[in-house]
This record gives sequence, structure tokens and C-alpha cells, in this order.
Amino acid sequence: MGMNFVIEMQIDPAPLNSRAERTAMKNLIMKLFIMPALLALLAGPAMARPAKETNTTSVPKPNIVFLFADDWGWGDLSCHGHPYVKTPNIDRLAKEGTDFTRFTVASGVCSPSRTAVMTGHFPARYNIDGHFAWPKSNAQRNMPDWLATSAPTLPRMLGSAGYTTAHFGKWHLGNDMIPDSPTPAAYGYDEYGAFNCAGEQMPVHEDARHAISFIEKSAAAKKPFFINLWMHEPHTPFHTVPKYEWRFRDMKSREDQIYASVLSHADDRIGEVLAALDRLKLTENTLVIFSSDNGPARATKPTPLDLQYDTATGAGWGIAASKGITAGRKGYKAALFEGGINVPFIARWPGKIFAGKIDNASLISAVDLLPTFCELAGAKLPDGYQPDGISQVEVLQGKATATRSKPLFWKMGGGKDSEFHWANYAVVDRQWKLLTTADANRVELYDIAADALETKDVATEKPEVVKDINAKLEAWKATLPEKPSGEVFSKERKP
Ligand SMILES: [Ca+2]
Repeated sequence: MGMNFVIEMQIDPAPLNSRAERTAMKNLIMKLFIMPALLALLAGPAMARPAKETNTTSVPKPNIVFLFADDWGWGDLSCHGHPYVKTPNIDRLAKEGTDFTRFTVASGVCSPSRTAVMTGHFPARYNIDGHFAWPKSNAQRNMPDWLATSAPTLPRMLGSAGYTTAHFGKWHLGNDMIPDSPTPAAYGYDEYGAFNCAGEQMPVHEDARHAISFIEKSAAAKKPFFINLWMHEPHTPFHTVPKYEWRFRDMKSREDQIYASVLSHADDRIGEVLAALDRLKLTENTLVIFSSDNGPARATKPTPLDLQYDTATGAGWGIAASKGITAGRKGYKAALFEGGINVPFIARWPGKIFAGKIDNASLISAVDLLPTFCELAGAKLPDGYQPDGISQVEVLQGKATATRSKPLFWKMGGGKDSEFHWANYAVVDRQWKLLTTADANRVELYDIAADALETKDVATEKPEVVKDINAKLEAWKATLPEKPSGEVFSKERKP
């Protein structure tokens, strides 16, 4: 590996190009033999190491596996004290890694939350303020029909640093009912298998199998890899499997049995991925993160347990079995209170991230993931790219920070007049979190660093803080586009 590094650094593509231009034959030789070899070398693991690294011995780039569940509540883990859910494999990640209890996603619902992971931007920059549904519904909510393929994306950036990249599982940056929405391949992935995308829908339980096969291939090719493994569970419908129902046969409530069984199934698949990393001796050099795209779903009123059909994932049990819990956080899915956005975030990287540690302080967020992963990968951020987050490599490695120097902003479409869903905007700035309606008629302020469960609204006690953060929010709103534009509209969309 050290030798590779020396060889790579000595190759300058420019002289080869100028020589190759002399004759057609040389062009052909270049195209057929030299360029592929050169590209393979450029893609090698040691090429784009961070400049600050002076050690010339080889440091392989870490592999990254990002496990992103769907509506998995903060409290829905054995290691977070859930009374009956069993998650031994995610618990293993917590035991061998650090549990960051203050991580937030960029939205209370799926599509915008995932947009932030992919772009490192607040989703409002793309008018993605809600989930992608039918084109008519997207139009009514002033949304595009998909994330622009021209947007900066994490897989492209990691690909440029020599990574091989794959997406398995839920997509939802387009959708199956938007048949002309681009597939994950259009965003820079080398390989994908997905549902909630246009075209063929991958069966939800096949995610880990595909991920393991991709890991094996990448290992054989000696390429660092990045995998977005975006699991279906525990979103509705609940696709229960007898083996897991049997595991929870003693549960008194059928709804609890269904919920526990799908979480257990997802946890087992995570275990299969971890076992593959062990078997291939990749565990030491792989950052594995488990997180969720938003807080747990909840029926708005008492609902009988029934089957429902989803065009992307098939038939399964409905919302009555959505029994997720937030362990005391306020609200649930779709809320900008912590129950909607403060989700599990467990990171394991043996020898690099502390094992068995709990970080209760660091206010890290989903927009930080792109700059963090790019720093770890030695990937240069593209010219002109302005991240909304900051690299949290030092925080991952144990240097906790209890305040947020670069503010975080949230925008949710369709604020409702309900206990937890009235806020259209939220801001986290330093130790403060402000929630407000679009017209600013209702405002709440929390010392979120000290009051993680949002128990004490201090807006009336801190008018100067409210004023200051509101001014920052207004300045941020002024940078947002009024409506979506570009190649982001389905031909099914009526003007
Ligand atoms: Ca979700």
C-alpha cells in the first residue's frame, strides 16, 4: 500500500495526454489500456489522503456503512431502555461505539430528512418541505417531484475520492408513483436496489443481502466503500415474518407483537451485515452508524388494527401497530419538537471512536454528515459548495461540544393546529432552540443544551434571544427559493 502511494503520486496525467494526442494509434492505446489503469490507480485507497497527514505509511480509507431506519423512535432500542423491543445487534454497536443521544435529523418526515443526508443542505433549499407523493400533491405543497439530480450529493463526492458507493433500501427522493422520477443511479451511486423509487421495487427484506454482496465485491476489489442502507422498518405497512412473530409470541398486545417483530427482523439483518464485516476482517476499518430518518409514527386517533397496501412495499399491518416511543421527548413523527427530530445515532469505528461511551452533549445533526464523511474519506468538497453543517470528525472521536456555533434551521410544510405539530420553523443556535409558526404568532424558546426534553419554554424570559434568533431565521428564509425550479417536474404534473 505504501508503494502504491509513491507510484500514484509520481503519475502526472498531463504528459501522457499530450503524447497520446500525436497519433490515432496512441489515442487508442491510451483509451484501451492506459486510462483504465490510471483511473484504477487514482481510485486507489491512498490517493487523496488529507494534506495534514504527514505519515507516508499507508492509512487505508475507512469504509462507511450508514444504517438509516424509517420512523425508528429514540426509545425503540434495548440499549435505550425499551421494555420489550430486542435489538442485540444495534446494542452491540453501542457497546463497541459511542451513543450520541442529541443527534437531530433535518426534518420530522422522510424525504426532507434524507435530502439533508444526501446533499449536506437544509432541504428547504430545494423546496423539499414534506414527503414526495403524487405529482398533484407535490404541486399543491409547492414541492418539486424529486431531488434535482444536479444537486451536490454525498455518493458523488465520495466516488471522487476513490470510493465505490451503493444505496440499498428506501429511496423516497422521488417515488414509485412518480414514474419519471430519476432512480438512485442518477445521483452518483455505482449500485443500488431500492423501493419508493421509480421502476422496480426491491423487496424490503433484501437490503442486507445486497449490502453484504456489495461489501464482498468491494473487499475483493480492495476498494473503500460507502453504503447507504436505508431500512424500511418500522414504517408502515409492517411486513411481519412468522419467525419473528413467534419470537414475540408471549406479547399481550397484537400491536406490540407486530412492532417488536419487525424491529427484531431489522436488527437481525443489521447483525448479518456486522457479521459479514467480521468475516471479511473489515470491522476495524469500517465506520458503522445506526440512525433513523425521523421520530416514531403515531395514529392521530384510536385505530383498529388492519392490513394496508403500499404500492412500493406491498401489504402489511397498518398504523395501529406503530407503537414507537421517544423515551420522553416531546411529540413524534412530523413534529419539530425533539420527538420528531432527535433520533438514535450510534457510531462504531474500533480504535477511532470510543467504545461504550455515551455523548449527551454534542448537538450534531444530519447536515453535518456530508462534511464529516468527506473529511474521513479525504474527499474534497466541490468548488463553490457551501455546506450547511460542519464536519464532526472530532466530536465523533470524543471531543464533545455542548453548543452549536453554526445555527441549524428547520422548515416544515403544512403546520397543523395540534399540540406537537404547530411549528413551521425551528432554529438551534448556541444552546437555544426556537420554534415558531410562519406568522410568528406562536413562539417557544428552550435552552435545548440543558433541557433536552423541552420542558420549560423561556421565550417570555428571554425576549432578546428570541429577537436575535428570529432575525437569523428571517435572514435564512430570505435565502430560500420561493418555488422549485429546474428539471424537477414530472410530465404528469398539470400546470
Ligand atoms: Ca420516515
